Amino acid sequence: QRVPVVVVGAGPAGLTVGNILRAAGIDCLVLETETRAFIERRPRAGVIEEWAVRGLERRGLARVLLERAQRHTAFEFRFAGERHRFEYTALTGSHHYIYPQQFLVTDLVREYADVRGGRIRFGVRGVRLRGLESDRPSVSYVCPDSGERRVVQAAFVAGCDGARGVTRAVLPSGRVRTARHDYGVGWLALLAEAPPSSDCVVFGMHPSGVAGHMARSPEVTRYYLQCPPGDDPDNWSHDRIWTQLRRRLAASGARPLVEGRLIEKRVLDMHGYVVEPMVCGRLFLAGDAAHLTAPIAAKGLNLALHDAFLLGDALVAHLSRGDDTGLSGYSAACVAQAWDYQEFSQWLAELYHGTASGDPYRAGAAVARMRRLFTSAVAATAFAEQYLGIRTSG
Ligand code: RFL
Repeated sequence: QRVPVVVVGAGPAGLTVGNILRAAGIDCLVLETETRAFIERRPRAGVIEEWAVRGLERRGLARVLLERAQRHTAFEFRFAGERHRFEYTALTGSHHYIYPQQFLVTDLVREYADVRGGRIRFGVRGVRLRGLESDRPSVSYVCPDSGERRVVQAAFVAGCDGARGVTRAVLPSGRVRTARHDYGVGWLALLAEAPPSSDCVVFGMHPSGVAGHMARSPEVTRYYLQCPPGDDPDNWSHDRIWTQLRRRLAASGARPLVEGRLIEKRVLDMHGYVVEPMVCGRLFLAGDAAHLTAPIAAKGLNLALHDAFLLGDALVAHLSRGDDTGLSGYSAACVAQAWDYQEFSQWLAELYHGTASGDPYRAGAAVARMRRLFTSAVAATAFAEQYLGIRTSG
C-alpha cells in the first residue's frame, strides 16, 4: 500500500493535519491506537485561543465550535480572601473560546472521515517507522481484527501521537535535544458534574497550594488542586476535595462553589519538554509528541493546533506545488512558539506556586508578580497578550 502521508495519532494535531490534506485532495492515512468512541469522549483541554479558532475557521473546521462554544473575556486571581479580576478582552479586544477538547476531536473526526472521505484505522497496535531518512519511508502496524502486520509506504510521516507515542522515540538521540523542566509539584485534575461557579477562569493562590476553576460546558467544570507530585488520587476523598476547593478559592463576594459528582480524578506531575529539531528526514512531529506544556497556562492544545496548521499547509505546498519553504522552516517556527508558551507557563507557575512553597522569599515575589498586573498598564497588556497567545493568525 502507498499513500503520500501517514499521520500517526488522531488527536487534535493529527486530525487537523489530515483535514488540511483532504481539503487539498491529498490522500493520507491516520493510524490511532484507541477506538473512535474513546477519542470522542476523552476529556482534556477546553480553553482555545481566538487565533486558533480563526485558523480552524479558515480551514472549514470551526462551524460547530462557533455555534456551541462560550466566550471568555476575563481571568480572576484570588489571594488572601480578595478577588482580583483581570479583564483581558477590554484591554486587547481578543477573547478565548471554551469548548471541550473531545467535542473538537469529534468535529474533526467527522469532517475528516465522514465528510472529506479521509482514511483512518482505529485500534491499531505496534506502530513501527522505517527508512525515515530515505525518500521511501514506511510505517507498519498490526490490524486489530486480523492481527496481521500491514506495511504502508509514504512520502511523509506526521508524528502526532502525543506525549506517550512512539514517533518521538525514533529520533536519533545524537541529533535531537530534549529540554525538560520539572515544576516539582503535582496537580490533582478533576472534572465535576457541576455547572461552573464563575463566568471566567479562576485561580486561588493559597498557603495549602493553588486551586483552579475552569468552565468546560454548562454542566461540567474542571478543577485543579495542587498536591505533592506522585500523590495517589485515592488520598483525595470527595469531602476532602470540596473542602480544599472551597478553602483555596474563598474570597469575599465570590459565588459559592456548586458541588457535583467527580467524574475524573487524576494526579498530573507538572512537567514540560521541548524536542528540537522536530524533524528527522521525512518524519515531522507535531503537538504533544514534540513538546509538552504542563496545563498551568492552558497552552497545549493551542500549540498542537499551531503545529498542525503549519505542517498541513507545508505538506500541501510541497505535494501539490513542489514548494519546500514551509517544510524547511517548520521546525524553527514551531520550536520558537513552543518556547514562548513554555516561558509563559513557567512565569505563571511561579505566581501560582510561590505562596505554598514554604519559602517566604518566593511567596513575597509571587504576590508582587500578581499585584504588578493590577498596578501597571504595561505589565497588564503584556500579560494579556501572552495569555491570549499568538497575535498573528494561524
Ligand atoms: P493527543 O491529544 O495526545 O493525541 C495523540 C493521539 O495519538 C494516539 N496515540 C497513538 N496512535 C497511534 N500509534 C501510537 N503508538 C499512539 N500513541 C498514542 C493517542 O491515543 C491520541 O489519540 O496529542 P495532540 O494531538 O498533540 O494534542 C495535544 C493536546 O491533547 C494537549 O496538549 C492538551 O490536552 C493539553 N491540555 C490543555 N491544553 C490547552 O491548550 N488548554 C487546556 O485547558 C488544557 N487542559 C490539557 C488540559 C491536558 C490535560 N491532560 C490530561 C494531560 C488538561 C488536562 C487534564
